[in-house]
Amino acid sequence: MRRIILLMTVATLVVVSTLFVVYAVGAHKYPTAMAQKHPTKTVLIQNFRFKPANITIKRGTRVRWINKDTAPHTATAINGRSFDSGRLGKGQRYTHTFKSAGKKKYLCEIHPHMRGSVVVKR
Ligand SMILES: [Cu+2]
Repeated sequence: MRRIILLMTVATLVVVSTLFVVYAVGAHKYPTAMAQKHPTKTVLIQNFRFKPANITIKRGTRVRWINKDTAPHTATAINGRSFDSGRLGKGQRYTHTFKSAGKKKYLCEIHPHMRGSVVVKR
């Protein structure tokens, strides 16, 4: 009889701790979902190109440019400089959140043949 009580106690503990773990993991998911409210898209700058050069995003998306080249580059909006990374050295990154809809063309000021665009949808 004592053995059965002991077994049931252990079984209860296992169930309770499992429920707690499931609850804790679930609670951790929530902040992640909140962070994804502003999703991030990455554009690599590699071999003197923006990769991908043309992207389409939703308004409120953050775009992150990462320079993978040894040479410095910029990501500079052509119209009105609504965003400008400034000079990015090797491994440096720049993030901009796009809040208004439209097509934003940009280039690298150091190598103006390097061009890209961000289409922002509502
Ligand atoms: Cu460049």
